[in-house]
Amino acid sequence: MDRKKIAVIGAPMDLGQNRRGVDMGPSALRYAGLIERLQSIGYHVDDMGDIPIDRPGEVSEEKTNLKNLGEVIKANELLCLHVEKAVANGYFPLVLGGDHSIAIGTLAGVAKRRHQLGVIWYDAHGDLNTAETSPSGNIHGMPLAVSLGIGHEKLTSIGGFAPKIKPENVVIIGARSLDEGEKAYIREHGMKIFTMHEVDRLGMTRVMEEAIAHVSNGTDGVHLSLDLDGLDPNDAPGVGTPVLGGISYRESHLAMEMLAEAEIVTSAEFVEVNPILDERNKTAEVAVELMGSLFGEKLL
Ligand code: 6HN
Ligand code: MN
Ligand code: MN
Ligand code: MN
Repeated sequence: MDRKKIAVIGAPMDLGQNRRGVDMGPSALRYAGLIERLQSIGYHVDDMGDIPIDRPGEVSEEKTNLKNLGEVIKANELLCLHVEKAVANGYFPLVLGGDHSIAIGTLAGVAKRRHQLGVIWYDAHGDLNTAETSPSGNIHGMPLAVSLGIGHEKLTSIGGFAPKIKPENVVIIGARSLDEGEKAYIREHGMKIFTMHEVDRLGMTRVMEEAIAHVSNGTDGVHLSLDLDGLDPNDAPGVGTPVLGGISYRESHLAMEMLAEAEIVTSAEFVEVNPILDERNKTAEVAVELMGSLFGEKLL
């Protein structure tokens, strides 16, 4: 891969959860100067614009407790195509959410080209629910499960194959709100996870050293799925499902800087930025700062 070419793909999805406004995430990130920022670091950036998202009820749907299932499937199939094409053309795909349900399409597209993909899931949540374990029916709480091949067949088969990733190639960082079914899955598969307890106890330096070693062992690429609610709501207030006691802005910078240094990340998405719930676009600005560090910006 040419590490100097980035394809920015907007996914203004708000149907994977209940709070309107997260569809404006891609605009908020561009408004915060994302494209210029990446260019100033020295990248060739192709902004592919946003994929179209249907309005709820437009796509015919079967009876299920998964909200907006038809619309979420359609958008993710399309996102999968765009992401795969970006990877095939030698670009680093950078997907802008939208709610976290779009990770289903991003991972499908990347996994078409990388069959041993490592994944860093930076999030307050596990996003490991299925229709059976979900407390909400919101698909943004399911993308990691779906990518691992568990959940509704129409979601797991997006892109035409399943699973996209293996549990041993995943690491979750920042978790502090896990549902019972998610905890059971993590224990059963011995999945690597650094909850906030480990972040506090070990410190972010050691967490990232171990996380980097874990996802780069035997993999052919690493995807970073960064949910802004992984950060503390004081630092990233513009998210739909905030949880107290999160990763700080500084710790997150360090995490991104260590990823840049390790040169392992081959695709990324930044999700759940909701400018309606934000304080003067602060969360989008934080996200763009973190992307700067992820792509190698240095203080000196
Ligand atoms: N996210 N575990 C909760 C649910 O409804 O499944 C919250 C999920 C939040 C998902 O923030 O991407
Ligand atoms: Mn170009
Ligand atoms: Mn989350
Ligand atoms: Mn999430």
